Amino acid sequence: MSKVDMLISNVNIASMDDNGAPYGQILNTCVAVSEGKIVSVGEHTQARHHVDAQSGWLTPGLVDCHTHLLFAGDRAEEFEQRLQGVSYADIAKRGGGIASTVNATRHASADALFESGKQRLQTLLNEGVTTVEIKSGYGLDLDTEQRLLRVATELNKAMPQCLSRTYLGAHALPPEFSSADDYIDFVTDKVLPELHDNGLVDAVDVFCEGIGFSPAQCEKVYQAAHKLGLPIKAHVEQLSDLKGAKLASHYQALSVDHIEYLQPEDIPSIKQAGTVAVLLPGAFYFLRETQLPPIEALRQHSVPMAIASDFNPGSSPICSLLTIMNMACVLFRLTPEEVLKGVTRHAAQALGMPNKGIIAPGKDADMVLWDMTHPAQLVASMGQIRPQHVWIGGQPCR
Ligand code: DI6
Ligand code: FE
Repeated sequence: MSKVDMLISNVNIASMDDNGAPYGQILNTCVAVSEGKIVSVGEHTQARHHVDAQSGWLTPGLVDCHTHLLFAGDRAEEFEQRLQGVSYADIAKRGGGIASTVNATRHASADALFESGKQRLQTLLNEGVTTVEIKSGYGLDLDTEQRLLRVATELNKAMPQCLSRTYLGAHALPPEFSSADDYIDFVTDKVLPELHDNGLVDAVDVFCEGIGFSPAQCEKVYQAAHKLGLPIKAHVEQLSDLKGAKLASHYQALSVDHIEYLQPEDIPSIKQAGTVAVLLPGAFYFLRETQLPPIEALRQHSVPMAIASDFNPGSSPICSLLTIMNMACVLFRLTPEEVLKGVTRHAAQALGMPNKGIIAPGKDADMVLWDMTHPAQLVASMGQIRPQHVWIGGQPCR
């Protein structure tokens, strides 16, 4: 019989598969890996390389399915203003907020963006994050958006993680445009086709909001994405209810993100479209929001819920998915099991990556070994737990 590449034995698995047990758990078992894939669970086969997990817990690699990880500058001064009572929306209206990061990012070289991006990805990797979505959207002009997505492409080669690149042109109105409709035409007719031609786009996102773009403008972006065969994602119902989630699910969005102001009557359309609800407790925390997403209604309709960092310099400057996972429990009252599913299986679904987020034969061998006695330990504290081992495509990378 031929040998597999690696056998991890003496291990407890939070598989996140639907096997009827909490966390899809399988106790005191083993996992075999070959050619980057999981080949079996529970079969003691011959292997070239052995890992004794000493009764630790193996989870799927964590997936951060919503980040704005590539940017320059910082927004500490705005943080001070907000502490003095100025709102996030007012800062944006005064030309700060996203616009101030756009200004800093336009002046940053590809090398500088690559270096800061690399460090941030390493920080996430140190927590067991093996797949990361990266949005553009701090360039807005063709040159800078292209630079951001090229840097993301380079990082995908340079770092062990699997990266997914999302074009977020409809993030804010850039200073050189006075009409949002004209800017949307530029996004749909010029920038998106060119970025797509250059193979730089995996998905397309919009900021559907009073301080962002109207549903009608977002719909034009969805139509342009559809024409190119690109999946869509959407920032919707973060600060107000514009029915953006319903519209996005009409275009079979992979995910609708934020959704604090989503109304329960709009949930069936999300469910029907197979769209994932991505919850972002970091922005909720940082903006001191009080409107909670309709968690119980999402549960009742069995909408898959993912959790992500929304890592960005303004509303969620938190480069730590483990911290966000704790916030999802404390602030949104999700169960630890919902949260772990939210950063594995459901997060992978929000990126259209069905091969990730589950430990089962045939899936990618992206896995993390933790020295813990129960999976809830991942979310029950902050800053304490770190992986013992991380594998991506079967390769050790930590
Ligand atoms: N929603 C967000 O949470 C980020 N973008 C968006 O559309 C925040 C971006 C920022 O404040 O820089
Ligand atoms: Fe965001």
